[in-house]
Amino acid sequence: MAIVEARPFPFVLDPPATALIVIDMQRDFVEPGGFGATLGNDVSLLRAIIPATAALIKGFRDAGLPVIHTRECHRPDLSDCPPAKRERGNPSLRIGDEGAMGRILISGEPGADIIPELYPIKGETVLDKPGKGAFYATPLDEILREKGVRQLVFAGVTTEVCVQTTMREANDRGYECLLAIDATESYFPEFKKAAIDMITAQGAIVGWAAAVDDIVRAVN
Ligand code: C5J
Repeated sequence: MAIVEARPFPFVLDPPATALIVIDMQRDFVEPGGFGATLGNDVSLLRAIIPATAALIKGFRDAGLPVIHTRECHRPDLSDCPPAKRERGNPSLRIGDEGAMGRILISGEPGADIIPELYPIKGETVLDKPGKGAFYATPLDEILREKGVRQLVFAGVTTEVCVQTTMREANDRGYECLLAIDATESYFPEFKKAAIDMITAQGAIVGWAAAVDDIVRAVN
């Protein structure tokens, strides 16, 4: 066991029972011309977490612990994309439309893939998910239980949407959740702060939050 300095109080980390989940570090969210940009967002905010996220992934790889990557994307025929999700808002391009990196958020298209800086290596799980939460319509829970995982460290984007949704899903399934503060980001910095406040409030009602360096020290 290792103690991680965390909010709202120290997290007791059990490395053999821990996995890292890197949420949706995809070109469509992080690079210019992708889905995030078509919604009017400044993607440079998200790009700032790439070095810290790479350090966190390296820490887990060095420790021989599982790293799981998720990608928010849909089947080419959009059969797993509810019309309400596709039609919402006023983006310049919608899910499934042809964009600068192929069809927006469609499985197998360049834009839906993980950014090169954080690309999965052989043996790491890559899960395509149609929802915001990574447990919805995926085998994530079964994969984690098979590996004996009870604790999850979270990184990725965006903090208040797919990261927070997945942490809440995980918390309800009994996992202890720790968010890596400098390896997650939002297009809206005030939403990141609010999400971390919500997650850690009321005695870690959803989970804990800690710095990447402290987490890496604990797993190695
Ligand atoms: C969003 C995500 N924000 N990965 N997706 O639509 O957070």
